[in-house]
Amino acid sequence: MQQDDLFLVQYSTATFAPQLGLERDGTLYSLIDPSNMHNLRPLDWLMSDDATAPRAQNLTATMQHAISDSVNQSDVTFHTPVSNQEVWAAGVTYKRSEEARETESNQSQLYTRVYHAARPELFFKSMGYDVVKLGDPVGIRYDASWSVPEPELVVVLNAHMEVIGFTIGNDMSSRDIEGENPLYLPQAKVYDGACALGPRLWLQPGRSTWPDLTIELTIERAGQTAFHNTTTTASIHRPLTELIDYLGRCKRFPHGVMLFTGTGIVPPDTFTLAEGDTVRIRIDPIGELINTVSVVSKRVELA
Ligand code: DO4
Ligand code: MG
Repeated sequence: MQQDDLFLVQYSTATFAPQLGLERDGTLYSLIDPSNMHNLRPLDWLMSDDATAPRAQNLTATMQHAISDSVNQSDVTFHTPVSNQEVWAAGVTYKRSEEARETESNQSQLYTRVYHAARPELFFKSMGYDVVKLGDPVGIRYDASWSVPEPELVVVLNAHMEVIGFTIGNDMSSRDIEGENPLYLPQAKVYDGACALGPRLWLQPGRSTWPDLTIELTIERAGQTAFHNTTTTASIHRPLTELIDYLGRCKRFPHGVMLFTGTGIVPPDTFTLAEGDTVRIRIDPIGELINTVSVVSKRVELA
């Protein structure tokens, strides 16, 4: 961690509802909340195109000025650094993902085509209110037989499609469902507990290139490491600006948007997650996103 790294968090205490805080040099500070005047939640305001909200180039100064008291972290619950934003995802941005998709789809050429195409694969992943936070369970579908986590760097964009910063994401996926037919992708990737984000947002306002980061995935089962691997952002096949350009071309995001940037780590084809597994995703300097796995059962029984 660099001395001047700043992290935005959403936290609550026994006496205070979730609010924005800023972490600097390991200390958490509460922030004076100028958004109160605008009837928006603080993070929604910060990322909005409201005339009073800071643009990327002024964000660091705005945050530094808003710093108030330090907060005792032992009394704090950390929430996801997402509020009313939509969460989207890019797919097949790493060679490893292209290879895995081809295998699971019985050698469909679709994934090779999209890997090399000018237009990236972008899909809707979650509403902000459905995102799972650090420590809460992520889901595997009861009707899937081949489930994996996808550890991904997530870029956080404001309503102007300017980079605010980055966080860690887990794009939980059912490989058998998407593998059977690529049109089943929304069912393979959008269900309860399928999207985890956090624990904090690393401020990198105005950035236009990939930060040089290592992404590490560890899956633990019954106290043992069942799978471990690393990748780096240097293996991403597309420029950051290209993903942002396509996402914002014909769609507005009034409260900003979070974009998963693809997975470069896929466990072996014999591996599937099971109830009780622990998924750890580490990306320094952001930290570690840790969740246990829980089976999502059928929600509705039709008569
Ligand atoms: O087409 C499948 C999506 C793949 C994906 O989510 C990824 O590469 O991360
Ligand atoms: Mg993914």
